[in-house]
Amino acid sequence: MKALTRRQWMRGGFGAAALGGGAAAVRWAQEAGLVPPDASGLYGPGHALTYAAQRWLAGDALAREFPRSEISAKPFANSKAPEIAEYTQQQAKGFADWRLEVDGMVARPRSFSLADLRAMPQRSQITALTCEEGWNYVAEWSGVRLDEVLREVGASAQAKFVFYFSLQPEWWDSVDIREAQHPQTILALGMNGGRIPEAHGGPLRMRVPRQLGYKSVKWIRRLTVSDSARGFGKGLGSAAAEFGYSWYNGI
Ligand SMILES: Nc1nc2c(c(=O)[nH]1)N[C@H]1C(S)=C(S)[C@@H](COP(=O)(O)O)O[C@H]1N2
Ligand SMILES: [Mo]
Repeated sequence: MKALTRRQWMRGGFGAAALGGGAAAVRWAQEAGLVPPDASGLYGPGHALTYAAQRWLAGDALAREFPRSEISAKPFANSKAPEIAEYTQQQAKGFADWRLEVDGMVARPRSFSLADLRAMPQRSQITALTCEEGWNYVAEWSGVRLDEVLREVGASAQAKFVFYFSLQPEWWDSVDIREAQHPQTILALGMNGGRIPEAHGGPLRMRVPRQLGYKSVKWIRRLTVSDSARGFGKGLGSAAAEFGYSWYNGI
């Protein structure tokens, strides 16, 4: 993500805005009840149009799943494990104390250990991770459906977003409730049959295979269920959106 200039990114967003006729696109999205948190501002019409159109057309379609023979031999990690004291300490303990805190609009806020998550029903899927920079790899991911965790804590029927936070303070994002409940949206604990390598987000990462790689935030520590994107950073739904990347990025 670092290497993508704002200009490169703009080609996508600006094109969509021109195509949608700006304000008209936002109006249509509003009528369809499909307005992303980053719909305001210069690139907002493009974001709103993309989000509404994709939700409209693709609905709850599944991301492509691949045969085992297509798993990439050398998956590329876009970053190293975080050089943060807390991470190094956790690493030294084999992540035995890693917790996932779940709060917000839930009946039973709680903290899950990795063992708690492993004891829940598991799902495995072989999907592509596609970076906005143009590279991708195919890997098998296993873990617990985000929806399963939401049911466990009793997420409110009014919930509209699930926010997720990395140990890296600058990395947080959110998905709408439909994406959160989608069967392929998982909190991954395993990759290619083993634990997730540290550079790929171990011990816990979000996998949102229907969207670009940057939604699949690594080193997840906390989830917050909310009915609004307000109150999280600038209210655009993600740290990425604050850097100019669209909050919704269906592929
Ligand atoms: N915490 C955190 N999550 C992150 C990133 C990061 O730098 N930090 N990079 C994102 C981007 S831009 C991509 S493309 C994918 C890359 O996943 P990989 O390292 O498994 O290739 O992770 C995403 N999640
Ligand atoms: Mo990326």
